[in-house]
Amino acid sequence: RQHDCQVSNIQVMQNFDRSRYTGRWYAVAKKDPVGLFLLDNVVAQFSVDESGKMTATAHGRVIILNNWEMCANMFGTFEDTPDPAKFKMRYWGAASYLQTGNDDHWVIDTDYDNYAIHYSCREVDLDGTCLDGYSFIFSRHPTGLRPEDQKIVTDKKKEICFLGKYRRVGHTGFC
Ligand code: ODT
Repeated sequence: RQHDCQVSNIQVMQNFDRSRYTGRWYAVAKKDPVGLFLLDNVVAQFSVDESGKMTATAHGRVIILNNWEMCANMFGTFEDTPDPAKFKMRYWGAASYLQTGNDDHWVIDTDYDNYAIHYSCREVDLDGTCLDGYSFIFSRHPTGLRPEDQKIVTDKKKEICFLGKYRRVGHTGFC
């Protein structure tokens, strides 16, 4: 079933085309994980290197060491899996005190030109649902999602069982 919130049943983008996904994406909304990192002003830039591997950079406002606000410059490399829309993302920061990790990185849906829905479950619960995960809603437009894309995005938030858990991600020019 599609709405049973089992991580293993989550539908991802069919025939994901990484080359059409390249370029700049503005985060417009985010469901935070436990111990959130990127706060706002989040922009990701995807590339495909000469060997066909997907890589990305991202920046965003973070607060580290409890009270130090800065713009984090982050880097990620993506390991392919048998599903073209599911990757493992290894990531690190330009500075050593920024977060590092290796997360799932799934593309749930995108039209490549306007919107994209990203999903990552860090910890699957014993019942197969996601115990700790995060998700970004991306737009190609710094002004946000087009009205015609909003229903699609809302439906997908529901399918990944994160509906109602997102906050808006602002772009104030901090980064
Ligand atoms: O902000 C959080 O709370 C968790 C997210 C930490 C991962 C940030 C690492 C970004 C590395 C560069 C990759 C860019 C691609 C980003 C696309 C989507 C989400 C990470």
